[in-house]
Amino acid sequence: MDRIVILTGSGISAESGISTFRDKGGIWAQYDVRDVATPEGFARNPAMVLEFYNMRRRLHQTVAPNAAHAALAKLEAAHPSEVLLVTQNVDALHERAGSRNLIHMHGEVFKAWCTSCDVRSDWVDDLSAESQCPACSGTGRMRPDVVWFGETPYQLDPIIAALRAATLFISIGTSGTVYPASQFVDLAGRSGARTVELNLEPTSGAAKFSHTRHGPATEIVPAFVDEFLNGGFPGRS
Ligand code: BJW
Repeated sequence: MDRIVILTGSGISAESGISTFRDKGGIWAQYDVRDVATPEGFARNPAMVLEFYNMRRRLHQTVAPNAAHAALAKLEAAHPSEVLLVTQNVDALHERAGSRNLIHMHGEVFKAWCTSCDVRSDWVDDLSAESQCPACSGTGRMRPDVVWFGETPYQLDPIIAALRAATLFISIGTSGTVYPASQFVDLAGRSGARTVELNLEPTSGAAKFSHTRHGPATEIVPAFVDEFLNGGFPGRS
């Protein structure tokens, strides 16, 4: 029995119509990360940051899961107790495809966090400085429930425990440049897991992985999952 940890990044959602961050023309080519993805940027200009996430929340309502999201849900359905899916993505495409054992380590665009009462609420509409917290009824303290630079990603303890116990780690559609997700391959590899990179192209960290497959996620993820489910992927090394 394998214990599988899968890490996904924005590349898995690219073919659904959501931009990646660091590819040519990606989100960080259009916006200054210091303005829209740091607590300091939010303190300086909350209206701009709220509008950036309002725009992304609206876009995310128009997209659908693709064949790569569906393949990971199929893998979990075939091995329900063996798969933990950790996504850096704030979109909801994994859960919409059927994945259940899922951690959003960088938060969720469809949630808002009241920094007054500390309650996180489902949120589909635009956020503004006047938005009211459904839990405490306070206004002016709601922010997107996403993890900005300098903030601690969510649920690191269960993620690290799963990586230490993993026999197979699969990194999909992430450049591996953002800490601490960038360290997951090392952690899993040190614990003896086979490590697989599935990406459009080799990342700067590709040499750290024991296996690599390159191409569009909608092609290589379903192919890898089918190979694994048919017993074609090599056993524990
Ligand atoms: C395809 C494809 C297709 C395309 N098919 N593939 C100096 C050195 C080292 C670290 C630091 C440093 N200074 C500060 C840090 C820490 C910092 C960090 O890592 N900075 C570096 C960037 C320099 N990290 C943090 O601050 C984190 N917190 C932290 O460290 O807390 C301290 C702590 C840690 C541990 C314990 C206790 C305390 C927080 C990071 C928060 C990241 N937030 C964002 C925004 C989230 C909200 C939002 O979405 O707006 O998260 S930034 C952005 O990057 C987003 C993503 O989740 C994240 C990762 O990006 P991703 O997904 O990898 O995208 P890309 O664009 O980089 O890559 C896309 C890939 O897809 C490419 O490889 C393509 O080839 C591929 N691809 N099409 C398959 N069709």
